[in-house]
Amino acid sequence: MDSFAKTVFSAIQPSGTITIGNYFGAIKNWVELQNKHNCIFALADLHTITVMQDPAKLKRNTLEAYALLLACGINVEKSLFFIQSHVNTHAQLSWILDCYTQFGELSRMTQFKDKSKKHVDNINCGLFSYPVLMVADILLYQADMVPIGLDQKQHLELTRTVAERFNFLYGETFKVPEAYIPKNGARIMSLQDPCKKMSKSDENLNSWVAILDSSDNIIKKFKRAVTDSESCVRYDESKPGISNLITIYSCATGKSFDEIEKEFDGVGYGIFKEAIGECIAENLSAVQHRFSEFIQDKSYLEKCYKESAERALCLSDKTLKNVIEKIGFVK
Ligand code: ATP
Ligand code: LTN
Repeated sequence: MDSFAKTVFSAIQPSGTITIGNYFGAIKNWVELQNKHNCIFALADLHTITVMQDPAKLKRNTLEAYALLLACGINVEKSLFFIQSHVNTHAQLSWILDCYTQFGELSRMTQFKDKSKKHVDNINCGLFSYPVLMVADILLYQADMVPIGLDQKQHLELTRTVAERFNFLYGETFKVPEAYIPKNGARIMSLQDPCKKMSKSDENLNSWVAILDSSDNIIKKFKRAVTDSESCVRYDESKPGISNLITIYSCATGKSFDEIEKEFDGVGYGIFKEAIGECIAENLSAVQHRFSEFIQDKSYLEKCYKESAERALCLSDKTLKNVIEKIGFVK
């Protein structure tokens, strides 16, 4: 690690099967950042229960997400990678920071507005204060950089506001972090409604492509992707369907939009959709193979997440103790 090494923190919810949106928007960057920086990653299961979960499914999703992230290239020799509920400091700091976050600030969060429309029968307090838990996740580790997709940008701005507010009141306590958002792939859209982001909890199974989908399924989902009635493969913001497919193909191959337009010049959408399906299926097959090995080795997974949690607790406890001291709690 050189002297330019920064502290990186990010997390993902084990709320379902991880999609190519999560991969291109966030996980791909996590894997790359590990080589240069001190990285800390978590499965944000405390966040996941803001939406009603089936307990057995949550447990399965958490272990699968852990194995899948290892298969994607998260390396526990280089990075910490733990399960959020194993490290008590997150919930503790979150409560404290709730008292330094305004009701009005949380009311403006678009993810809260979206999710409360989607889950009208369970608009619980956790769903409302969820961004503060994310603030705590990040500030506990004094993170410099937070690799996220575009949908999390507003939560990162809140993190900066709360950190600055606390620092102003009590003196330098938290590092004020920067968002790290990819230029390409920051917002992969649903294959069925390209005006909506691709989301692993979308009930329409054709709207997302999971990293673990079978090749046949991946190819089928891309063939069915909603596009406009024209058929020229050209990036155009007024044509979100085809533009989303071009973005996905660009993320998977590293080719620029220009190169892709030339490659598919004169061919219709059908051939392009088939090419993306095959390309993504091929890209993912190595990850799927590694996943099938990791998921069978439960004791290895347990060793990895326990060791990481112990180290994460040590690191985060320093920040929590400092906060406790500053606000005047008796030790
Ligand atoms: P949920 O549907 O449960 O809300 P999600 O699929 O939106 O989940 P998260 O666990 O909330 O995924 O997000 C994990 C990371 O993936 C975050 O950094 C988020 O910004 C990123 N991400 C999620 N969806 C996309 C997307 N469609 N395009 C790019 N990045 C995304
Ligand atoms: N809120 C995020 C997941 C998440 C996160 C974090 C991301 C929880 N804690 C800290 C970055 C940093 C989400 O739902 N996508």
